[in-house]
Amino acid sequence: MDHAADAHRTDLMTVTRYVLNEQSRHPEARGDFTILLSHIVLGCKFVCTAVNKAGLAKLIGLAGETNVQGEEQKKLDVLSNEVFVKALVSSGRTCILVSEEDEEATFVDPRLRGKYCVVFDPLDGSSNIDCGVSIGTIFGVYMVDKDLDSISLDDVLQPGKNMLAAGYCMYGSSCTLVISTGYGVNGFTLDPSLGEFILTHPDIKIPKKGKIYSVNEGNAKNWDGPTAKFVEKCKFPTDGSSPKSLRYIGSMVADVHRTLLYGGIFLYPADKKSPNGKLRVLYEVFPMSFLMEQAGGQAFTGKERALDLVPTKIHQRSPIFLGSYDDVEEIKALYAAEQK
Ligand code: FDP
Repeated sequence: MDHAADAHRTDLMTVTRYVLNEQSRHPEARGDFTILLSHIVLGCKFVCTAVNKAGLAKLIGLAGETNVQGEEQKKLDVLSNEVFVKALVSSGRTCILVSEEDEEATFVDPRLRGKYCVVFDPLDGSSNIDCGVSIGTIFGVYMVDKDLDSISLDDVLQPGKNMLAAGYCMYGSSCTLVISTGYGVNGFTLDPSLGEFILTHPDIKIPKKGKIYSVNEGNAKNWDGPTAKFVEKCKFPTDGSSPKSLRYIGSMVADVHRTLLYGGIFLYPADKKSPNGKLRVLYEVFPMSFLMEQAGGQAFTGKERALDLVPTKIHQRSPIFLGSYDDVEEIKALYAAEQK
């Protein structure tokens, strides 16, 4: 038995320990955010287990189907939504929840209310479930600073720059939680033997310029001028640099995770068929843009800094270009040139 290695394992930075340390930045804090986060982490662990078992347990069947025991099956995204809604409500720290799965926002029972609003996509990339590709949960947190009896939808229809924290959990070859509370970005990997998320990627910084672009090129025929020019430049650079590589998984969490670690740009632009793009502002565009900026990158909608956008509807969509600082500068310049 390697006792030295075991002793080392007792000094691990778990996500809870990390957030408790962060709490010391706010002397007035009473641990509410730590409690909220521990409930989000619980949801992630539960969904991770369900995703890992999906093929075996036939959990991926259509909602309404029955399993071999004759029990009704729930589709994984429906199950994940229930898990997160229950975890967030039972934390006693939330007042409004917006989920990709629910048409309307959930206003938490006044007896269980707390000061945080959580916007989330419980299982993003769900079209990839059946073939075992990485999928994930995305979340963003706002705080309300008023009487909790007077909350309204406007408390979540806020620009992304007002988010207090954002993150995602990727269910892939390992289960990875990436989070920012506004002081940089940190990545944690689930150690299944301990059941704990351990800090494995401290202070993630995205490379200033990348060698990868990531987009669904099948939509190219409907792109606008700046997007088409940008992708053309990725493939046929005119400044003597090498062409960029194309990587597109089609699962936002996985594509953004790779972009964050390796650099480059992820884009889901507007096109003639979808003038607002595909991705949802509150629980896809904002949390990922928040993380990109915190890691030293940028996020742009084609018109403005993504985090400045003020949503008017909870399921609103927006085009998005996010990633390495210099790569996003290039697309910004192309849109600016078009305006002239
Ligand atoms: P999915 O439809 O599988 O749920 O917003 C959802 C999303 O996946 C993102 O995760 C992903 O980046 C994007 O859609 C992929 O869209 P395309 O299939 O149009 O490329």
